[in-house]
Amino acid sequence: MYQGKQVSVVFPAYNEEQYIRQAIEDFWIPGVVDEVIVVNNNSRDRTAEEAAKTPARVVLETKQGYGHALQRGMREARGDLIILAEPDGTFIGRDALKLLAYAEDFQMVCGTRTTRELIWAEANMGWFLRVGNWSVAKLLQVLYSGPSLSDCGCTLRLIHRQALEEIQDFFTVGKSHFLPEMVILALRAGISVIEVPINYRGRVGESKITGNFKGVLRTGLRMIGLILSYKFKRLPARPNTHSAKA
Ligand SMILES: Nc1nc2c(ncn2[C@@H]2O[C@H](COP(=O)(O)OP(=O)(O)O)[C@@H](O)[C@H]2O)c(=O)[nH]1
Ligand SMILES: [Mg+2]
Repeated sequence: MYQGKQVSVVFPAYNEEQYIRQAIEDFWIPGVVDEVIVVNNNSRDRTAEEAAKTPARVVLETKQGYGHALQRGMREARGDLIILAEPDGTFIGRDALKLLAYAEDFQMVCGTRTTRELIWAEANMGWFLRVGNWSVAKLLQVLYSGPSLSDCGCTLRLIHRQALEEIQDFFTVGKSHFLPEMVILALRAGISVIEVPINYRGRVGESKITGNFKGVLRTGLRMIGLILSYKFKRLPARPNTHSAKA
């Protein structure tokens, strides 16, 4: 619980057997985090078995993709405050407390991994990735009149349940470029967003998105395409669940 609010942590996991248990332990901050959800996205290794040795709730998402895994985790989460993270050693559990502190004033709190002082020596955040993440984030910021944004791809973030419920029916991206869609939908819905600097460390195990130049380029271009295309997209009407009767 954090100030009377239940806190959920969601881990999308595709072949993360090496660090999943440590990640669960690290993020399960006593007295603060109420549940940890591991979304096993068709892992071919022992991710699910390792996670099952802990009190975390493990769900299987068969639709392959980072975005699908995160969306499933958010739908499974029961908390009032939902924190997204990765179980690969890149994020530090105690940084969740930074997100929670800002969640008192903002409905969505995104981490940024581009603060030089917080990038660890072994982290996969060389100058190209750093400038690339920053530039795409700035494009989003300018086109959608956002707050100051400096990272378009940081999984570590928090959203209030109420804000999530306003946008989750509009998610369309199941692949690696999901995160900017979440921010665009939030900004378009008038949800308050802030970015805070977090630590970024080296990864345990193999990176599946930004581990090579091709992956970086593919995800970057998809993100840019998404950010530009949303400018011309009308938000579809809200599903008709609470429509007022005449
Ligand atoms: N790439 C990828 N990652 C997935 C998938 N499903 C879940 N994930 C998780 O999404 C996170 C991001 O992937 P990762 O390999 O760390 O990419 P990186 O952060 O760019 O190095 C990790 O926690 C993965 O385990 C999937 O289908 N593809
Ligand atoms: Mg990662």
